Amino acid sequence: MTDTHCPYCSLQCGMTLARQGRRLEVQARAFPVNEGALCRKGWTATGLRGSRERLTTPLVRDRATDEWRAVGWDEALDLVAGRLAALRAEHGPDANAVFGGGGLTNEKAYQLGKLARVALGTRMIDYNGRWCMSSAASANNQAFGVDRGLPFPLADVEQADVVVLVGSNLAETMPPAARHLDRLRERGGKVVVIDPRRTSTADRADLFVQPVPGTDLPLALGLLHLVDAAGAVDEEYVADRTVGFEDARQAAASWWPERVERVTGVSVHQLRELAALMTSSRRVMVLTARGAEQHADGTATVLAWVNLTLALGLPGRPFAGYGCLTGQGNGQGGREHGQKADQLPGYRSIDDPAARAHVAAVWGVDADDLPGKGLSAYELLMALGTDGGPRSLLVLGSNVVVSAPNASRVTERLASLDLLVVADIVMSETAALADVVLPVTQWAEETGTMTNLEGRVILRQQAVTPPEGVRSDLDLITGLAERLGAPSTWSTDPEEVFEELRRASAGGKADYSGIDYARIRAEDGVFWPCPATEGAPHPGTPRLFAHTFLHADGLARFVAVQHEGPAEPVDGEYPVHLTTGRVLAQYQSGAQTRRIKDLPDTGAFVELHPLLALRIGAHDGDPVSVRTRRGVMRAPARVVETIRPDTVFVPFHWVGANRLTSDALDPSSRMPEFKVCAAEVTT
Ligand SMILES: Nc1nc2c(c(=O)[nH]1)N[C@H]1C(S)=C(S)[C@@H](COP(=O)(O)OP(=O)(O)OC[C@H]3O[C@@H](n4cnc5c(=O)[nH]c(N)nc54)[C@H](O)[C@@H]3O)O[C@H]1N2
Ligand SMILES: Nc1nc2c(c(=O)[nH]1)N[C@H]1C(S)=C(S)[C@@H](COP(=O)(O)OP(=O)(O)OC[C@H]3O[C@@H](n4cnc5c(=O)[nH]c(N)nc54)[C@H](O)[C@@H]3O)O[C@H]1N2
Ligand code: SF4
Ligand SMILES: [Mo]
Repeated sequence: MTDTHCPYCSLQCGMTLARQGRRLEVQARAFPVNEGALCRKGWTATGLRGSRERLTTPLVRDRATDEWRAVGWDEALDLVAGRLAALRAEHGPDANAVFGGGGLTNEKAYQLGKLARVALGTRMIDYNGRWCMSSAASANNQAFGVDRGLPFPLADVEQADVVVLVGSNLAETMPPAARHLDRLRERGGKVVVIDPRRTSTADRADLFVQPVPGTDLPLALGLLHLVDAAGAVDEEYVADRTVGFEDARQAAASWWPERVERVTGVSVHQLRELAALMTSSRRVMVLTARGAEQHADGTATVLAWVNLTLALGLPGRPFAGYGCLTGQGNGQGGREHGQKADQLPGYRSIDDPAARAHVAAVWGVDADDLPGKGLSAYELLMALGTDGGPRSLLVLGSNVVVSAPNASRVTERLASLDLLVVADIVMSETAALADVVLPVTQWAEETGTMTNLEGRVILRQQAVTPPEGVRSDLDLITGLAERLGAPSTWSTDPEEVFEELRRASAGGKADYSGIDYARIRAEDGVFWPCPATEGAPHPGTPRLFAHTFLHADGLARFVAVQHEGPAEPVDGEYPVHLTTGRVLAQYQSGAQTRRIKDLPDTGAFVELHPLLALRIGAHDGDPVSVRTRRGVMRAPARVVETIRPDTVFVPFHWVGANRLTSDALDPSSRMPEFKVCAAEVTT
């Protein structure tokens, strides 16, 4: 019996793994985040173990015949390291690029960043977190001076009086979290859900608001306008704890309710009802997720909602404030320790000379030898194989062929590389295009820390031995670093890597230096920041902002934002809004969950309203085509009354949705606009 955590989403639900003969069984475990509950994906998570779908030997593809050849690890690593070194010698260090993932443990993310900067000397590293919560991260940094998704434990939700979910379908995307909404309502609290679709989360709402996709920003401006007009701004809090309110107030001044209704489709009546709810109590929480964030103005949208919470004096108050519901298992930790293009461990900036000096000293290298900032995920993928762009890519923990925006272009770029290396547990769509595939261990077969959506650092413990032929990502990284003759030390032991990470993070914003494996085991996880101390250990920081924000002056920032609208508005040719997202039983690109036989695999579908179906002559279950400026896909229609008549929804777990999506990027976070583009739907 081993206590560990689920391999999937950012809740990182606690579970116990027990061996039953050759089977590995998932059992409930009383962990504070999930209190023994798991979703369907968690209960079936061991389904890949022993499956024929598991990769168990390194594979090399012959490009001429397209045939795979099984090779030993030494041969595979020699080949990869040799070609990386040759590309570097011929084209310079930025010829090699690295792509990571928010599902990787902290130790792997840390070591991958170090591999890029120290062993390859490349600035070309980024990761799939750009697809995920990067706009909320950027807004949090600007407003509060720190990016921790939730600045309070998740269970605080049930002590609030009003919770506003902006673009979150948590009943499907983090089901055990929905119990907090239920308990809040049992106490008489109110839940507001803002989503163009009436989801199963919206079924729990006291107020359901159904805006046009891409209009959460003017909605927030309209609310600030009403709050201000009602004299409900917390002037004392604004004066004592913030700067910049006047500009934010000005930006909202022209958003009178009728104008908001015209742009968002939300009635004046509902808008007033929502404003009244938000001013009815001091315990109001606004939580955003991908619905609000995955837009070309995602950062501005989050800032608009943060402005509203600041005007109401909420952040820092108990059971109130703003939070982002991070998505991937290590979405939070994965953005702190250096696999991001502009970042060094401890959430340090790679442009900051003091940060470079600190990390270089931990690594035992010269700070001048560390490369600078590289390209963001989509820009990096688009640069592959271009003149002067990277000629190789090493992918750990992402399936970009399915999950990147404008995926057909991304696939073309991958095909133009001299060398594509993918480490994965299964033959994902991206691995299938690789020159070399490296089979790695999965969660139950290794140990490592993850940082969940609350900023709680937890420990996944190894429960079983990996299949023969499979190695951990840390082994792989060390194997490459050694072959490349890299300076510094490269441990394959997760706890040793974590000890180094602690030192590298010390003094940074995400300070882990006071956390160790023993403490995590003893305390059900430790919340960062948790600096090392002389004497009594630092308790960790479950709640931030009670007394101060993390800008140097301790004040939060209002950042005035304007509404510009989606990068690709609907028009006569493409008259329908296309939005994308998730279903309960599948995870992300589906690489893992589509291969688990106990999970239903429906294939892609197109959700549309009966009025739209009638207009185009579509019938439930029959195929329809969705076309955008980038591509077309065909899938069965699901005719439902729960979606806006001007909008269609396609889940992205199967190849197709991302052939359609827009590659417009948010100017500050570089987040692609997954959640809205213009489409035409036909039978
Ligand atoms: N089952 C399952 N759970 C998951 C995942 C998974 O793949 N499957 N992935 C995990 C990850 S990495 C993430 S990031 C999270 C994501 O968690 P969520 O953000 O909850 O998931 P999504 O389905 O992407 O989007 C949420 C909702 O946004 C709505 N939406 C679309 N456009 C807009 C808009 O313009 N405004 C508003 N207000 N809403 C809009 C969609 O209709 C959808 O219901 O889930 C995590 N959990
Ligand atoms: N249209 C549309 N597209 C989207 C989104 C959307 O809402 N709409 N959401 C975006 C979001 S929020 C996200 S987070 C991304 C996610 O999309 P991806 O980045 O593709 O995420 P996964 O499908 O989780 O891919 C993880 C891959 O790594 C493998 N893997 C799992 N664990 C490990 C490990 O420990 N090591 C290694 N080496 N490999 C491992 C898995 O088998 C899988 O192939 O998709 C984005 N794409
Ligand atoms: S909610 Fe997330 S962490 Fe919990 S069991 Fe489901 S997928 Fe796993
Ligand atoms: Mo995500």
